[in-house]
Amino acid sequence: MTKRGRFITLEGGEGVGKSTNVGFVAELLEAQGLEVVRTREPGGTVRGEAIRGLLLDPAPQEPLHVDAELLLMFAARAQHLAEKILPALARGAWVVCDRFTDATFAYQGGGRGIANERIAVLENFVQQGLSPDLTLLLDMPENAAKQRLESRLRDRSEQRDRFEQEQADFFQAVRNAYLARAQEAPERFAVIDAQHSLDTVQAQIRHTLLERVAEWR
Ligand code: Z5A
Repeated sequence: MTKRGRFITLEGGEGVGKSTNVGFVAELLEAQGLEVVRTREPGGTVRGEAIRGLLLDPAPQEPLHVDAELLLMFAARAQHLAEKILPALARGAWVVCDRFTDATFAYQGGGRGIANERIAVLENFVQQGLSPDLTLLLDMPENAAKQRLESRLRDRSEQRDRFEQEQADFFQAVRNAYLARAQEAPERFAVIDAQHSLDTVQAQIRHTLLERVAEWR
């Protein structure tokens, strides 16, 4: 019988280095001879990426209701699970995902103020017990992450998306919510200090990941 793959997520506020490190994690696992599926949320499928477009579109003339935002996150996730994540895990591949449901508890819960109990109802409905095996939470102070993001936006001449237009107190609430979740599930979370140079951050990630791979094999 094929051994189920493992599900690894990267989480954290804007600009902490998730996109930069998703590829690093995938390459480390591939170097161990594992099949890896790299993906992201919201998105990861054709329909999920279309929903991502709706969620990130700044369109200020038509505000998105917080409950609609929450439901769209889970609609994209339901498609992502059915089409990509669950089949990959079932055939033994390891899935590395840039954000997952911890982001919903952090942004729609901490940031927007939706009660965790309401989010948990949707989590149970959509995920039916599935949760990541390991979550790497890249953590750094909100103002330092913002500076990184600003310089990336400048370098690539990118526009701010709907979330990136939020203010400092929103991102502080997001960070607090992530840290609270990490405290509640220390066996699943590894909190990585993301303030350091990329080499130092990646040394922390490598150490955590290789330890888990050895444990799971
Ligand atoms: N969202 C939600 O609300 N609810 C949900 O359930 C989910 C998501 C799943 C889109 O996600 C938005 O969706 C997100 C939350 C919401 N909005 N926000 N904010 P996203 O993943 O696309 O969003 P993001 O956080 O804006 O991604 P990002 O801007 O790409 O950030 P990042 O991936 O963490 O950072 P990065 O691009 O890898 O790095 C930023 C810059 O810093 C870049 O120039 C790097 O080269 C540089 N960098 C990275 N690491 C270092 C170190 N160690 N030193 C120096 N410089 C570094």
